[in-house]
Amino acid sequence: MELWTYATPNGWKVTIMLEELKEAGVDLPPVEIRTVDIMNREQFEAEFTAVSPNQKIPGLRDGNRTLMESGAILLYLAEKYPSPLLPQDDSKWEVIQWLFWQMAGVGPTFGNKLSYTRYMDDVPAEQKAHPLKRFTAEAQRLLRVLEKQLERKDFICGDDFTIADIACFPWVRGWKWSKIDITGHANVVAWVKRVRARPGVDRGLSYGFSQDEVDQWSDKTKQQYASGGASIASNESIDSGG
Ligand SMILES: N[C@@H](CCC(=O)N[C@@H](CS)C(=O)NCC(=O)O)C(=O)O
Repeated sequence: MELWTYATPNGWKVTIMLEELKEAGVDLPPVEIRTVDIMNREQFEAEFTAVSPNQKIPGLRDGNRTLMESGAILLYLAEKYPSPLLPQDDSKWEVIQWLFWQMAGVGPTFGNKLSYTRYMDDVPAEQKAHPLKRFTAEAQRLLRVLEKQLERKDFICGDDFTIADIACFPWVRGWKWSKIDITGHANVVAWVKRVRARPGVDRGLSYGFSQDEVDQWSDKTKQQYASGGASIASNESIDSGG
């Protein structure tokens, strides 16, 4: 198996998944990690486009099967290697529903909020004001939904940690970078702490970073992500990509 990825929230979903499968006792085949340097436009190269036609990480190759979209990759791995990360009875639909909620809601909203907060220095403040207000409000609404879902539960779908938690965690734990304040949502804060403490999550999150930077980026790293993010998020990059 080959995982094509980069150290970002969507990339960490899959590195966490692989480590959590190992924690669940699955005997995984060797996985070759192919880093796609999205800061240097490697996502547009033909070799990667063959794996991910949408030209975004993560991508997976398993024999003749290629897959893009982190949610599809999580489902693929969860089905291929059964474990409590995706129940096999009817309750799997609960997990799939929250997985899609992350993909359609949390990912795009947190991603857009992050872009306007960190990656659009050249856009005048008055032009950013409305999108910032909108994505902040929508992110807070999604956090209220998550807060309620986590009432009296350790994880999003109950007692078991699942691919729904894996999908949501990397975006929510990055709240300081995206400046989406989670501190008013006590269940969410406790859940982030609980998930972060898992050994599989710890190993998966360390992809792309030295141990001392996993939870606290250095100024140099912040600078690198800010300038790389700015060139990825620019309209010119979208127009010229692919
Ligand atoms: N919905 C996709 C989103 C993937 C995505 O946006 N990946 C980003 C990194 S987190 C990327 O590759 N960006 C490069 C670009 O936009 O050119 C997924 O969940 O896999």
